Parts: sequence; C-alpha cells; structure tokens
Amino acid sequence: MASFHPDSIRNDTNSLTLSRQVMIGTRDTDFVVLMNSIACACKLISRSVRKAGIAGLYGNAGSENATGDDQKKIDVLSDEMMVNALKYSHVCAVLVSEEQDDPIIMPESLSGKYCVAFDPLDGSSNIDCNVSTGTIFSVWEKKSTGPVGVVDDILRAGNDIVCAGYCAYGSATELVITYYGSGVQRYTLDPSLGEFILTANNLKLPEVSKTIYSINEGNYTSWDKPMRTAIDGFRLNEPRYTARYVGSMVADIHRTLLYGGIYLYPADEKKGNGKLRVLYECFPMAMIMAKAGGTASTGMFKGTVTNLLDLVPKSIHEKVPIVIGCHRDVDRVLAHYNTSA
Ligand code: P6P
Repeated sequence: MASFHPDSIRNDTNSLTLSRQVMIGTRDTDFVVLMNSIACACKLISRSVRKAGIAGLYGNAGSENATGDDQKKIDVLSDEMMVNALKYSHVCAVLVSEEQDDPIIMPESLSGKYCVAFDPLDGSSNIDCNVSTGTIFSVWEKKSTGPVGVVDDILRAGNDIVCAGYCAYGSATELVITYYGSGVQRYTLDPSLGEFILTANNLKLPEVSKTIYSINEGNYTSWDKPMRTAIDGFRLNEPRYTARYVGSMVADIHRTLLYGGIYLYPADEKKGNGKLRVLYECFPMAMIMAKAGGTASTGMFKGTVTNLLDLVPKSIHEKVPIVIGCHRDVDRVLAHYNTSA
C-alpha cells in the first residue's frame, strides 16, 4: 500500500513509547506500572522546573534535608510528586528520598515488590539561574518476606539494582534508564504528546571518548596528592583535556555518557566521604555507566579502591566519593593510587 503518512506524523503511527519498550523488555506489568509512575512524576517535575519563575518556585523553603542541604521550594514540591506517584502506584514497599530524613514504608494495603531510592531534583541550587537539573533513581526488588518492607530491603549492594535511571531537565527533557537485562535506553519527552519516545536503544560510550574531565577544581587544595597529580595530568600533559563542570550531576554525567571522559567528586579534607549519596546519586549513575561500557569507582576510600557497585551502604543517606566515566580515564586516575601505594 502506498505510504500516505507525511513525515511529520509518520513516527506517530508506531511510537516507541516508554510503556511499550519496557513491556517488550520485561513482560512485567508491575514494572511497567512502576516506570509509568516514575515517568509521570518526572513530567510533573519537568513542568514545574520550566514554570518555576512564573509559579514563584525560586528560592529556599526555609528547611534543610537529612544531609544538611538547604531545601528549595521546588525540592519539596518535586519530592511530593515522586512520593505520591510511587506510593499510589501500589507496586512499592520502601521509598528513600534525599528530601526525607527517614525511609517511607508503605502500609500493607499499598505495598508492592519494589524499593525505590531517589533524588527528586538533583542540582536544584541551579534552578534560580536556569541551569539543567534532574531526577535520579535506583530500584531494588523487596527481599524480606513480611507483609511490608523494611529498610534492609534498600540497604543493598549496587549490583542488586534491577533498574537505574535519571531524567534530565535540560534543553529537552530526557529519560535515561537501564533495567533487568536491558542496555541503556534514552527517551525524549514529546511535550505535545506527553510521552517519552525512544531515541536510543543500547546506548554505549563512544568508541574513542572525548578528552573531557569534570570536577570542581575549587576543592583542589583539599584533595589527596594522588588526586591532585591525576587532575594536573589531564590539564598539563598532552593531549590537553577540556574542563567541563556544570555543577549539576545529571548534566555532567549525561555529557560523560554521550561524549565520554570522566566525572569525579572525590573525598577531600572537609568531606571525607565526598559529597554525593550512594543510594540515589552514585549507584544509579554507576549502573548506567557500567551498562554503557564505562565504569565507576570510589577511588581511594577507607584504605581501598573499590568498584562502586560492590558497596553495601549501612545508612540511607550515606555518601561516597565517585570516579566515573570511560575505562581509559578512570583507570588513569586509579593508577596514581596504585603508584602511591
Ligand atoms: P559542588 C548538586 O548540589 C550536587 O548534589 C550534584 O548535582 C553536583 O554534581 C554537586 O552537588 C556539585 O557540588 O560542591 O561542586 O557545588
């Protein structure tokens, strides 16, 4: 039959939506419900981010979160959107949010098989100046056998994650996820449709990563010597690397995933465990980067250099240093610790 679809709607006759792709990939309706709930919350957060100026959402809420960050008004709003979407999905047992001091244990009437840790709006300090932000999440399957979940259902190794993802609120709203046996999938929100449409399946780091390093060099003097030497190498040795640092983890990791290079938030004299949280910042990014052919390490942490996904956190807001990106650059940094050892 002659094709009569004008290009503008050709793709709409067979859209590769998030629900369709996740169903194809898992045949698990509970998981499809979970992903649709997270996607719905991300669309609500995206809309709030883009209307923040009009809706009076700039500025602080006047409170602090569990790790001492000033909560922005939009942090609190984004947290409510994520909590309610997941709570009333009826497929979650335990929720951990950067914005909540304690884990949220679902009542038996609402409890399901997933445990979700999330940062509802990472990088929110950048909202007032219109710099990219994002939502980050990791998902485990409940292990305990009781009628409701327990905190140990989410204090698990990164390797046990069944789904990791982030939603980037940049020039476009993009969802990047990996789940069960899937590769890394990239979706772009079509605001006219309200659907996330698949734009890349089985995303991999470039064959030859761009020479980009991403770190807050304002902390240079408080890093240990091997870290200072490693970063000097990127800046001073040939080939000279380009420095790129947005100061919003989702933006810096998204660029590293697509262009290659390395992102680091190491420990320093003032922040012995680094700044970024294990469950809902480092683990999901490490899982995505590993599935895309990269790697993530703690760097030298508590006397050893550890693959980040091997960690088992002891508390829900635990922090860890992170060295993440292409093998070429991560290995180059870690070699300085082997030498120093
Ligand atoms: P610094 C944002 O507050 C955040 O948690 C990450 O998104 C970001 O990568 C990091 O902190 C930036 O921290 O100390 O460089 O401002």
